[in-house]
Amino acid sequence: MRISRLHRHGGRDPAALHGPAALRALALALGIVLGLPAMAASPKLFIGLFKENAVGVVDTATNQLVDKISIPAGPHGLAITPDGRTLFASSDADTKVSVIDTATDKVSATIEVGNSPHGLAMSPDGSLVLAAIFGDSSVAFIDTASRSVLAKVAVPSPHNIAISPDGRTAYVAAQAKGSLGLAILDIGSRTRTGMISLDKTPRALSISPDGRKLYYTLAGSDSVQVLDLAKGSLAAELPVGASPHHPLFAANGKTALVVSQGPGELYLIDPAKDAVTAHLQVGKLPHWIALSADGRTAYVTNEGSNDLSVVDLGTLRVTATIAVGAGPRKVVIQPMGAAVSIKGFALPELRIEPGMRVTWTNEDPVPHSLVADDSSWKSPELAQGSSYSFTFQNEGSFGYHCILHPFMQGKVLVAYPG
Ligand SMILES: [Cu+2]
Repeated sequence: MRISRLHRHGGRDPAALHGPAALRALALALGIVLGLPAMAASPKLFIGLFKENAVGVVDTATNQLVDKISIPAGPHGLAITPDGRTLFASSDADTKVSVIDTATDKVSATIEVGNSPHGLAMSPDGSLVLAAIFGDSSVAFIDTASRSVLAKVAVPSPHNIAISPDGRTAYVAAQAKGSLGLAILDIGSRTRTGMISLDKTPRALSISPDGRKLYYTLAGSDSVQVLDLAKGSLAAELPVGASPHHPLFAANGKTALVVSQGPGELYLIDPAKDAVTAHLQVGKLPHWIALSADGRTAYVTNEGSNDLSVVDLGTLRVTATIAVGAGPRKVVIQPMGAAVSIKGFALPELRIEPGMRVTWTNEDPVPHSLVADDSSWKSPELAQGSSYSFTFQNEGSFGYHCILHPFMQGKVLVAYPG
């Protein structure tokens, strides 16, 4: 077994990892070769501070606000690439989406998208950001590589957006009077294919990881609406506290959350039963939720108390309240991952935590094609320089090998730390 290169995405000092000796030392320090627990994840949180025209940065290892990044007026939508390296932030009192390099927390580019961009959504493969251009009644398709707008599709006063896990369909909350509803966009053809009309204003929405249902909230309704996506019809309404806002499914699909702004509470939902299982107090006017990759910790922005509640979903306790600045609204958590080079016809054994994404890049001059021993995932044929990623949600030991060179065998050990 040989480890030629391995580093963490989202670590705080990637520049320190250059040089083969340093990389080998790092691999050893991470316990990859020794088989010790390694790669404890400490992603950053990015928070839109609406009244400060900035994005706040919180280090989840210390629960400290570590930076504020100035962006144009009205920080609104946030979307982060699956590799955790690039954040997109819209400004609704402006015409811009700011592109932020998460290694430096600096704005690296600005994209002109149109009047008053609201919510943003990232495609699962990280190639596209959809931006709800509220003021122009369109949804912009932004190419994340070229940072350019590829197309615009008409949607009346679009606000928030959710993309299906297969990356094919977007649902957009349309807030124009007289045409309230959920617009359905086909992402491949960049066309609007339908509209589910509503009698109230849709607010925020989230799709279950199995792609079967969509939870959304409405202004003037104290329930979470459950849409059956196969039937396109309402399947249930879950009563929660007054003025529910952001619903969010955990990555494993076993839990969902929603905040209610009136009572300042976070609700836990069992998606299998579409039933509330617990609720607890957070701060004033809770707005948005981010979940740790392992699904154990929720981070809730409280717009009315200018802070962030850190919630242990196991004990149902707020373990920290972090002052983050004026008007915290949306929040995203940085995805964490491990990057692995395939070199010299060797595949490593590596240890990660649930929810982490592994990206393999082939550096050999011949193609490799990776497949799970249990066939649960499979890469395309990877030419030299090509990459493949897979996110491991569950604990366990997962063997994999190369189809073209069966002697190439590797293993991913997924376990919670400690
Ligand atoms: Cu191979």
